Amino acid sequence: MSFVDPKKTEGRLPPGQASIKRLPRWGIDHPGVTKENPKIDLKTYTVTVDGEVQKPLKLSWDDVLRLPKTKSTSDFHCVEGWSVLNCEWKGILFREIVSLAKPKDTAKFVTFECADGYTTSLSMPELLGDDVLLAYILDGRPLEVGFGFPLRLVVPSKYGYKSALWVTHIKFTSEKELGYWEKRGYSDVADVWKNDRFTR
Ligand SMILES: Nc1nc2c(c(=O)[nH]1)N[C@H]1C(S)=C(S)[C@@H](COP(=O)(O)O)O[C@H]1N2
Ligand SMILES: [Mo]
Repeated sequence: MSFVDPKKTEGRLPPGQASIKRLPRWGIDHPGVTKENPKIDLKTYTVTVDGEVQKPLKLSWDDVLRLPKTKSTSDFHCVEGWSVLNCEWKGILFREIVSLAKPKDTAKFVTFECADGYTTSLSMPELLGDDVLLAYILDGRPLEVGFGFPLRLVVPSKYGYKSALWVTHIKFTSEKELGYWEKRGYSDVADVWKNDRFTR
């Protein structure tokens, strides 16, 4: 869903979730990550798109800003049980990256690597929705470092650990590469509506 009516909240909370007002800023209870760390200098920042693609890309921050911008309002659900309704994200539709990089037929999955060493991965179909963005604006303001500045993934239908913050590398792969939490017992499917939290 690319648009949600902010006033209608009924039926918007997946099983086991409770609504909170604002996204928690990452860094307080996450070792190695603070508001200032990872320090990313926009002058040298790049996001690399490679792997099973016909046209590998290396996008500078200026390149990112030049790509078409999409707005999508969606709800964000963390596996720990909190949800934030009506997050207004702006950024690059993931489909835009697909059309630029032209994945080969062998590309079935995408691994995201981040400046803090975090990783997560999704299948190609999971990334093609109208609400899947590489976002750099939240609720009308440039993303704060604690929310994933300069560029973060948003995948609303999945628990938050699929939404990689501080993305630096987007790698198309033929085989699934399990991400940081997915290797540690969290579900690789992570479907919020199926309450799919842990590896069975
Ligand atoms: N690079 C990176 N991305 C990450 C994480 C992380 O530790 N490092 N944590 C994930 C988890 S568990 C959640 S809930 C969301 C939280 O980010 P937000 O509150 O800004 O949406 O980021 C996800 N992406
Ligand atoms: Mo999370």
